[in-house]
Amino acid sequence: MIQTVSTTPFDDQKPGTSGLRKKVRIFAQPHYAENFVQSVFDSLEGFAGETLVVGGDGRYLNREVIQIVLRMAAANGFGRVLVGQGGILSTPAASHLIRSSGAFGGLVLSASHNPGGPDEDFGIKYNVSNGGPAPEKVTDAIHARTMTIDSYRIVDAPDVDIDSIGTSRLGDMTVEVVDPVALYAELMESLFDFPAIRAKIAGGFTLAFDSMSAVTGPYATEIFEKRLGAPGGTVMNGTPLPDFGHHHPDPNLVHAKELYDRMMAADAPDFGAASDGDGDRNLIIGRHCYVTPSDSLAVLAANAHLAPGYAAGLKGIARSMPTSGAADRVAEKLGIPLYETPTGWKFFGNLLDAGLATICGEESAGTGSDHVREKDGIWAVLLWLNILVARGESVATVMADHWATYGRNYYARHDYEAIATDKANALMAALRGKLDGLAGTANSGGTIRSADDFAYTDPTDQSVSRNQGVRILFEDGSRVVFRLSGTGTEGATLRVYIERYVGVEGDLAMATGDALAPLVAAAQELADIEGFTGMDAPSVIT
Ligand code: G16
Repeated sequence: MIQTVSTTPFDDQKPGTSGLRKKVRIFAQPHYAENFVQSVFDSLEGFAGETLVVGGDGRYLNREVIQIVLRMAAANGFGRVLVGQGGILSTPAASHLIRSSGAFGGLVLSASHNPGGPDEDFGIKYNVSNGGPAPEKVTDAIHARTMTIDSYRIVDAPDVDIDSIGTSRLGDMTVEVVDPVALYAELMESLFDFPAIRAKIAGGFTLAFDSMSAVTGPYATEIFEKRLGAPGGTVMNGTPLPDFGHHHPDPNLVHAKELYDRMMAADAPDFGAASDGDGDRNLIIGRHCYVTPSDSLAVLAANAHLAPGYAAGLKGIARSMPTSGAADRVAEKLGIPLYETPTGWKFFGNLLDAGLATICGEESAGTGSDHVREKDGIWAVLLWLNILVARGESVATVMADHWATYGRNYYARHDYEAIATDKANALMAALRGKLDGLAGTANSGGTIRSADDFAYTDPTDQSVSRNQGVRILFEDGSRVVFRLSGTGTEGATLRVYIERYVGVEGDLAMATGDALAPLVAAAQELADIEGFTGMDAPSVIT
């Protein structure tokens, strides 16, 4: 029985960098999730009788919103919905399921690396038929619809059993509950040399993978422990919990400290890694050797041909603008193009679809390839393992060799979190206001060569995205970039990205903090961060 429910718009449903993310208490308001889901459906055309994929990272509210999506999908005319068992689908597994099932699209329920629980965050993201996040023209249409919506359609029916694999009916629609792990694990097995990795582990190579009580637990247990034979306990925090066991599931040096400490101990495993709430990010730490996400992208690109799935080489590399230029040097050496996009995985989709790029990556701990249309944490870990096995070297040796070949991009990101939004906007406005006069001036970081606000023209459809971050470029190739995060749910987060390149003749073994100190001072001078925010130090350095 289809009901049409009257509603009024909420004025805060503009999707950010990656879908709509809000506090649970906001999402739990009557009609809030329904309005957004209906706005998504109202922005799409031609889905009658088609397939929709639904799943999430298991966080608080996941199961309730899945039931809402099922009833609304039935009322709006979808023919079939594929749901991960228990409501679980990692973001890369959702992307793969959309692609492999020929679905019209999918709703991914996650707030990614943000904490979960009744007082924490929830999110909904729409992915299109290529398996990737909806491009801006779709998210803009969704946002426009949220501003005018006056009703939504929903079937009046009891909850669907999403815990048992199998098929049921909801109105005229079929609901298929599928194993969230099997298809994804098969895809990984098709890309990497599992027998060689398995043999290496059997020979004593040790690893630790921290799932941070989030979605990758079942995936990591199946792949690392079952299929690759790593001993039980290799996967840490492997059960997905609605509040992530109070972990902040952001795989960085602050929130994955348990793993970091283990990897720096005298008896550390050979290889350590972590993923985030929804399984698309990755943190790589070798024994006594942390790898920055930007360096990880460069190393993966330089060595990808060692894995069977990439033996034919890469067509191109893409990175977000704030990501370091380490990958640019690899692209140059390989003689392939390098694309610089705004922050947000959605900008890689067109490049991957057009066959312009094979591997993409971001400073925010995301790397992936054309195997799906999302970044993929476990994929990055497996590619690293495949490379280490093929080279027969440790992470530290691979990194030292990489820097000796390409030079080193010292890099850090300083985040200033929970700033009052008006103050953050004032800081960015003041910075933008002085961009024109900066070239040729000098500060603690050296002489500025150019300064601009990054704009991107997509080479496949010529769409233009402006105001994507303020770049201050120095004569020696160093950079400071400022932008406001598009994924936070509390006030504003200022991100300051700091990079200094040292060539192969220079000192490749400095402490990152020492290498970047003059540029950190320059960032303060340029943006008066303390003056605008009252904060004399960043909340998080990654
Ligand atoms: C999302 C996007 C990424 C982006 C990251 C940080 O990741 O998919 O492309 O780099 O947010 O964005 P921001 O700097 O605007 O906070 P995730 O893992 O949160 O989905």
